[in-house]
Amino acid sequence: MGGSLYSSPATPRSTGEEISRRAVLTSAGALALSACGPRDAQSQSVPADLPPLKTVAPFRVGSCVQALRLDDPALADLLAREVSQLTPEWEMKMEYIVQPDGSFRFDAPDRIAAFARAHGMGLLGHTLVWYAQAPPAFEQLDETRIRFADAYRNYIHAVAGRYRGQVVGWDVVNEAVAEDGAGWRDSLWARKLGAFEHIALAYRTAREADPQATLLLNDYNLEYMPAKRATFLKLAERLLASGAPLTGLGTQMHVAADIAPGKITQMIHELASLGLPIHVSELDVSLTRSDNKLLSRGELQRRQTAVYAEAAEAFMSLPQRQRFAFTLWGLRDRDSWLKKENAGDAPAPFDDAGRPKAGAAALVEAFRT
Ligand code: 9MR
Repeated sequence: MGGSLYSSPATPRSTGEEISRRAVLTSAGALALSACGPRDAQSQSVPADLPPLKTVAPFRVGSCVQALRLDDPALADLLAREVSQLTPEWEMKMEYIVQPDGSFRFDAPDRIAAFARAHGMGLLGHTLVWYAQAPPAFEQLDETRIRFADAYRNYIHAVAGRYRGQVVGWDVVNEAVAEDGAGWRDSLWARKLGAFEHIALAYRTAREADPQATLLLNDYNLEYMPAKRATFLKLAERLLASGAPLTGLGTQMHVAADIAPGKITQMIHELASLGLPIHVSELDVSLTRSDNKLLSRGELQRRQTAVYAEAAEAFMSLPQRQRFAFTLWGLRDRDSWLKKENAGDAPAPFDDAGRPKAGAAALVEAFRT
């Protein structure tokens, strides 16, 4: 079994050792892509012999994945071909791991970890603490049996310890900054353990459980909202000043195709000013979330390509030591979480059939220069 909120691992690190033994901007117009004959409805062409993303990038290129989707051989093949890092899309979160009685299950995240290992890919742990997920087992904790802080630490030890030596990094605290950028999120964790204290405690505990992993602070809308970005950076600085082992910054980048050119570049450079490694952690470029409803589908697709290009070029402009990884929140359109919101969206760099779109070609172009 995988332990529970009520039981700390025998030694913080043993579980992980066991498991590892056992288990297994340019604008789109500047892309100068060569034509390769008719393709899908896209107006932009893609070279027929486009090399895999991971073979051209001088850093890890990642994708999220759900365990059950690994049953789809076409997706498994595409992941194996294109990426060198995997992020579990949701099964390494509390919502999956923590059971109503406080026990833990790890079957699905173990499966993703095994797939990553079998294909020589990095694994990105996502995520230990998230304001959006406070499982009933934590809310109803019997504090006569265990203090809340001990259960919180047990959880982090169990999960980060299990994947010790397997993950390249952890999104330790996800989305810590308030929606409007004014301060930090309210959450069960903040109420029980303190708004800043629960964050610092998560980093210290993750470091106890895994001495090697890059410990990231991950958030979204950092390109759209300078105020949120400033608060994010202040939080990072405060963590560092307090001695908390924060060793990387993640910027999700769930952006829309009509985002103003330059915003992404500015955000990446501001984040990099702290000197920490940067993870583009969840990139997708929505067509249907665009504010500008007058743009044609073709124009949105063209802008989408330009956004992928800007993101990749901005990341490439960082010093090598600050390029942690570049992760796409899904390779194929059909697998994207955004499809649930709007079935007409097509935010990924590969189409439903796994064929590269112009966005994939833009990534390749930027990564290999
Ligand atoms: O894409 C993920 C979706 O499948 C899950 O249902 C959801 C809740 O676990 O999380 C989505 O991923 C989110 C990520 O974990 C954090 N940043 C925002 C992502 C999109 O909502």
